[in-house]
Amino acid sequence: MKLKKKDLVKLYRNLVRARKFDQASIRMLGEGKFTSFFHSAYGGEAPGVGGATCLRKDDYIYVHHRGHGLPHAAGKGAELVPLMAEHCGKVTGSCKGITGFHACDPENGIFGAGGTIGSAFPVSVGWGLAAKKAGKGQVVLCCFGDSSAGRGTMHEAMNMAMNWKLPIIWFCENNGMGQFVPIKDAFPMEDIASMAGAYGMPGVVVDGQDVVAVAEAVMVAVERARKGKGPSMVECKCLRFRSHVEGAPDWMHGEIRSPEEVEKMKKRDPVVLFQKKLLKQDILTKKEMEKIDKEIDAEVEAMEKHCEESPYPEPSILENALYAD
Ligand SMILES: Cc1ncc(C[n+]2csc(CCOP(=O)(O)OP(=O)(O)O)c2C)c(N)n1
Ligand SMILES: [Mg+2]
Repeated sequence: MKLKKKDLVKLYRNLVRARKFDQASIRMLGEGKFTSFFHSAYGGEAPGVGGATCLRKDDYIYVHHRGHGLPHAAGKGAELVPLMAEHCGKVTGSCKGITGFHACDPENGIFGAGGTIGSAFPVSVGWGLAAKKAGKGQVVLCCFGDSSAGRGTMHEAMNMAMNWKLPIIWFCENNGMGQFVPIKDAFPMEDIASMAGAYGMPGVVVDGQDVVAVAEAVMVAVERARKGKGPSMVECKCLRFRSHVEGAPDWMHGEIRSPEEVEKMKKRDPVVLFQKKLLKQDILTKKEMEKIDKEIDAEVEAMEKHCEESPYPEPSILENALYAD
C-alpha cells in the first residue's frame, strides 16, 4: 500500500508537530510548568505518528507512555493543546487539569493511558470487542513498548483477540530498552513480532525510524482488521535519544548510557530521514519545509501562552471527578 503526495505532506507535518511539542514539553517541565512528569519520545516519534495516521476518527487508540500520546494524537488529527494544558494541570486541559499524565480525548477515540505497563492489552481487547459488536468497521491500535511485552497480560489478550478475531493492531514501539534494561537482556528472541505466530496472526517488523514504512505496514493490518480477519502485530524498531523519564539519569543497567552511542543514534533522526526522502522525491522543497516549521512554531507559542494564561481548577472539581451519586 502506497501513500499519496498529500498524505506524505500530512505525515511530515504531524511528525514535525510531534517533535516540536515533545521539545516544548521538555522545556516546560524544566520551567516548572508541568504538574506531571514526562517520558520524551525524542528520536522515537515516527511509530506513534505513522501508526495513528492510518486510523479513522472513530477508531480507538491506546497511546504509549513514551511521548505521552502526543505523537499518536498528532497522527490521529486530534488537538494537542488540551493534552498539553492537562499536563500543566490547567482547567482547559482535556480532563480539566486533574490527571496530568492521563490525558484523554474521547471524541478522537483516545481514552488516555494507564501508568501500569501491560494494562494496554486487556483494555484493548475490551475496545476490540466493543468495536466488533458495533459493526462499523472500527479498529483498535494498541501501542506498547518492548519491555511491556514481558507482561502476562499480553499473552492472555493476544489469545482472546485471535480467538474472537477482534479488529486489533498490536503495535510494539521497540526502542530496545525497558526503563534501564536493554531488550537483549530481557527477551530470548530478536523480534517481539515473532511471538505473533504463536497466536496464528501475522507479525511484521518495520524500521520505526521511517515514518512511511510504519504507516504502510499499519495500513495493511488495519485493512485486515476492518475486513473482520482479526488482529495482527506490527513491531517498529525505533530509538530513544533522551533518558527514560525527564530529570532521571540516562541509565542502562545502573551505568550512564554512552553519550557517543546516543550521538551515533542521532544520525537516524526520523525527521531528518523523512526530510531527505521528501526532498529527493520532489514532494516538498526546503522552503515549504521552512514554512511548515514556522507554522508549527507559532502553534507551539500559542499553546504555551494558552497554558500559561489558563487557570488551575477549583479544588471543588474533585467532588464530581472522584465521586458519583
Ligand atoms: C507493571 C509495571 N511495572 C513497572 C513499571 C515502571 N515502568 C514504567 S515505564 C517502564 C519501562 C517500559 O519500557 P517499554 O515498555 O519498553 O517502554 P519505553 O519506556 O521503553 O518506551 C517501567 C518498567 C510500571 N509502570 N508498571
Ligand atoms: Mg522500550
